[in-house]
Amino acid sequence: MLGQRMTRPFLHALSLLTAALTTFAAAACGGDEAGGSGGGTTTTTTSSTGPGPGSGGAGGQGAGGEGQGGSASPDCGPEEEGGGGEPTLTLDDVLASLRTDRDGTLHEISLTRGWPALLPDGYLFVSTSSNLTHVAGDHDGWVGAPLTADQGFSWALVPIASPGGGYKFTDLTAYEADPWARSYTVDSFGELSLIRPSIAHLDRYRDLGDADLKPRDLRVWVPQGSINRVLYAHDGQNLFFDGGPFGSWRLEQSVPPGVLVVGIDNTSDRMDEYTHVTDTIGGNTVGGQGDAYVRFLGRTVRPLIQARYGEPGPLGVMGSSLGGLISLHIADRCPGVYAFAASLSGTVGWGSIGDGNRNETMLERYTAHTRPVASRLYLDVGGGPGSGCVDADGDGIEDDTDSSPDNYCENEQLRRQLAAGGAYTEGANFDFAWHEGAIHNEAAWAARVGNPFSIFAGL
Ligand SMILES: [Ca+2]
Ligand SMILES: [Ca+2]
Repeated sequence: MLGQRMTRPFLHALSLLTAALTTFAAAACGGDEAGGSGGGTTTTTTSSTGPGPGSGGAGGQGAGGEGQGGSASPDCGPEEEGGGGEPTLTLDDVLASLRTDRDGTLHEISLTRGWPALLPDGYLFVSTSSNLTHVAGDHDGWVGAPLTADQGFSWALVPIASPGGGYKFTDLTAYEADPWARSYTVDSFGELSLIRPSIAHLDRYRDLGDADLKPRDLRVWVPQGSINRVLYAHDGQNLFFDGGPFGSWRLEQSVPPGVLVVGIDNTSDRMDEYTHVTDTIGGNTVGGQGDAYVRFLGRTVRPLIQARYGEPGPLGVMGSSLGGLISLHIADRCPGVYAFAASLSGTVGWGSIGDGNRNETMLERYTAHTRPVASRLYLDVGGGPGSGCVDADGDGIEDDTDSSPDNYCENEQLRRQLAAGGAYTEGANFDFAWHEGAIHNEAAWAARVGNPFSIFAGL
């Protein structure tokens, strides 16, 4: 255990980053912005000054014809799938590029065709660990092929007739997974790099950012067989296998067949990125970059996912704590784009927490909806009312206290207000679950994530 978490659940997972944040200002990964608002103009410009979807207003619900079933902002993602082939590369091309800009080349291929890179004469493996001398795997019975030392890296081009298996770099004594491998899984020996697997696995995209947001990794759960739904999920480093410092949702154990889960890692800016307005926390004003995160998801992440996998079937967005808050914000900003929005233990009172701080909370924004922004909304929370949910400071938001953990009071207030409004009908387009006494952590979310998954899978 890492001990008591700061002071309140919303501070959860204030990121010990697993990803090394390079200063690589990932240039929007070449996403094809096909469509958008009509016109066929292709642009990859990511602007922080462009028109935001209802920015600053009372919440994205569609002034001017935007709204459910309408055309969402280009910040929400391309309407048509891009894609297209990738240029033919030769071994000489890639080696020359590696010698000029090793890390840039590793990164570029990580975001496009993936490592090992399939070239006309085989798979190109590249290692930056000077002590590792061979690449070995299922394809050669783990015998190993020697790596050729080059300028700050070593490489081997290996013809592989039947890809799909595992590989590692090795000095023929110790074996290490390839940190740049596109595909991997985790077994009893740790991470295992995979070559174009057909089994369910994770795909990795390293250091993806944009003009506004820091780079971070994507971890994409790719199901075996065909994909029928795509779920975008936050705090990616906590979602799969052993997860991050706070534990794991163990989604590899619960994700239904056919669901592609795009895990987007958080960064050290998590509290800014996952919040739609500022709040005052520990005397500091933080938050409010949620629209930039919406834009990153729509303009950078979704084009990459569309080009690589397509986006067949309904789209969903899901997270917990502040990740639940940003999921609700995304669905609100992009009405009609996400069929499913799930907030587990969401921080729906953000904006009203600090003394004297008062911004629009997500509780209030959703209460004001006159029509649903997603065809199915899922909210849950653990904890309980403790000594009672009271609006002690008279700001209209029932305050969670140490005796009412896990954001219970604000989520129960949201449930009550949604049930009284016109946009959401519990059991029809809105589900709420109270897991009494459940605490605010990954183990609790892992234990109940099967519920939102089954709702999503039924859409
Ligand atoms: Ca307050
Ligand atoms: Ca209050």
